[in-house]
Amino acid sequence: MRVAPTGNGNINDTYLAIFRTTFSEFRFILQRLNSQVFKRPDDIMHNLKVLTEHVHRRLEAEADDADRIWQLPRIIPTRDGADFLTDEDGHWWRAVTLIASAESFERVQSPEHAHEAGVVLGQFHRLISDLPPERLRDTLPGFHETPRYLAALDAALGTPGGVERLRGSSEARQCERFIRRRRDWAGVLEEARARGELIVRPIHGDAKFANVMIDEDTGKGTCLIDLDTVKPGLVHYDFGDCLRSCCNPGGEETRDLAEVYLDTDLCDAIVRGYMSFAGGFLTEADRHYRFDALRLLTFELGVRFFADYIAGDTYFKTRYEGHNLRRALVQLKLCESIETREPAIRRIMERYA
Ligand code: GN1
Ligand code: MG
Repeated sequence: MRVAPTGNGNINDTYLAIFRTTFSEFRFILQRLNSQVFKRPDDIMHNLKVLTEHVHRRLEAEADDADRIWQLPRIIPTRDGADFLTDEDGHWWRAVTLIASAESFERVQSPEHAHEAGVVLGQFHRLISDLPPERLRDTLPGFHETPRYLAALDAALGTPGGVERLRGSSEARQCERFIRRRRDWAGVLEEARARGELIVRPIHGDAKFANVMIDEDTGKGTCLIDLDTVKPGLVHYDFGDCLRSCCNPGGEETRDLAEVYLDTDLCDAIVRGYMSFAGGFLTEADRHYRFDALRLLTFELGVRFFADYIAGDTYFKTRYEGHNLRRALVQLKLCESIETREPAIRRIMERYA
């Protein structure tokens, strides 16, 4: 068997495995889950199975009317029939099927790409819109609840290491100031949820463009991969995540902040694609919070990267000194660009109401 790293995950380790026999080859995805982040692999695998069964059933029922083959990764059990296995070091490993004739990209290359990202997410949400969220376990309590990340940042800023890192960099102080000025607004989605305006539904949890598979032949989206964060939540988390990652021509990892801004043409293409599938089940209140979702999820990821920098890089994998600070600057610059373009973005949302 040949095993080589694939993808650019910030949390888990992902490999492409090729299992060879005399006459054929079988390729699949092998992953080591980060047990610091994911405490209960059995819950993740439970959610994955509930999701796959539900979506598969609906896709079968609708197959005759579909304009493409919609796909989905599925668990490959171990020889003993288990969903995952634990190695000598206590790490969890699991295998899932490979979506072989499709590819994923770190950055959107065209409005067509952006449109397909919207379509794939809209279809994903539509297919699970009738799945009761209680059937899914909460694998990451507090995930995407922005006020919690602000509390984690405060805690990190209160440690001697945090104080030092803040003092040591003017860019870090700039991030801290930017975040502080938006604190009062950062509870916008959680408050709407508490008031009962927004309801909890099953979500993907990590709807960034790198998780959208695009068919190599047709250029159409075929599925969302990386299903570890599927759990109950607000669809706004996914919608905001999808937009913030697809509408930024520079991508998450650029070191050139001049490349970072909210491209409204890409935004238009995504919202159009998303609403063509999700328009049917979104409520009036859901539509109302679409702009906040984009702004907030961008802000939140900036806070998460910044808090991790201040805490000494314990959550996201980093490849160089200051990597998380650089990532934070990208998201906060994007957030500022979203604020500047608010009227234009709101007009787009209205266009596809
Ligand atoms: C993490 O590991 P990856 O790349 O699938 C993170 C997401 C972030 C993303 C930013 C469980 O996802 O929330 O949006 O990095 N996943 C978790 O690239 O925290
Ligand atoms: Mg992920």
